[in-house]
Amino acid sequence: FHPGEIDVIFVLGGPGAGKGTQCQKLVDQYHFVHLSAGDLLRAEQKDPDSQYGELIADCIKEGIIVPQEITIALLRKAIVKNYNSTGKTRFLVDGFPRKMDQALSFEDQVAQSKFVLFFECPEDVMLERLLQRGKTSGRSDDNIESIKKRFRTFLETSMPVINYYEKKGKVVKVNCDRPVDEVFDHVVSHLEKEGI
Ligand code: UP5
Ligand code: MG
Repeated sequence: FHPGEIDVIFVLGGPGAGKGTQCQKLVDQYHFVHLSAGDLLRAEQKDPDSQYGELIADCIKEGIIVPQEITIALLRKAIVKNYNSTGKTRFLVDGFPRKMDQALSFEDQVAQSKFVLFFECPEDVMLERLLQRGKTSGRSDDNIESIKKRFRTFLETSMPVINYYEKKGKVVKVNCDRPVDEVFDHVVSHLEKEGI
């Protein structure tokens, strides 16, 4: 693909804000491709042929960011694969970029984002959701120790990315502390305003 042929929307927000949930609904009702960086990393971690399995597992459990080269390569591969097999051009990139270096490299090497959907949610609400999900998710990071580390990384490392896009006037904020369908109505009305 050529950079101008695809639309990329970054979907950001704290751990448990509801990024995956809202992206899934957008896929069901609009022609988006949903690429969760976290899901791609978890799949890579499980691949016995991958040389990064252990590194990814450690980073996820500790709530720190996997080196950008790994994540960007996975995202690029997924974009190319989806574009070639379906011809779809609109991509929701969920949970990425969560560090400044990733944002700059991705926009330089893969594509510019059209805008950033930022899901705002109070920490106590996210904590409650993640602990609840942790009862059945099997995710190695859905426990109180990992969740606290994820919150810390979000504030220290990922918020600067959101602030960077905010200064460029590219951030669309949605309050996520509401029922799923209500959040979705707001997402859709914002997307329509952006001409999507
Ligand atoms: N839920 C959702 N919306 C709700 C609502 N409105 N009301 C009530 N409940 C709601 O939702 C979380 C839970 O809340 C679910 O049970 C849902 O039903 C409920 P979900 O939609 O899964 O939230 P999401 O924001 O996607 O939460 P997630 O846990 O996936 O966020 P993280 O950002 O922490 O996880 P991610 O998978 O993106 O990353 C995991 C790790 O991978 C990172 O910590 C990092 O170590 C690594 N990573 C990188 O290194 N680099 C990357 O670029 C990306 C990830
Ligand atoms: Mg998610």
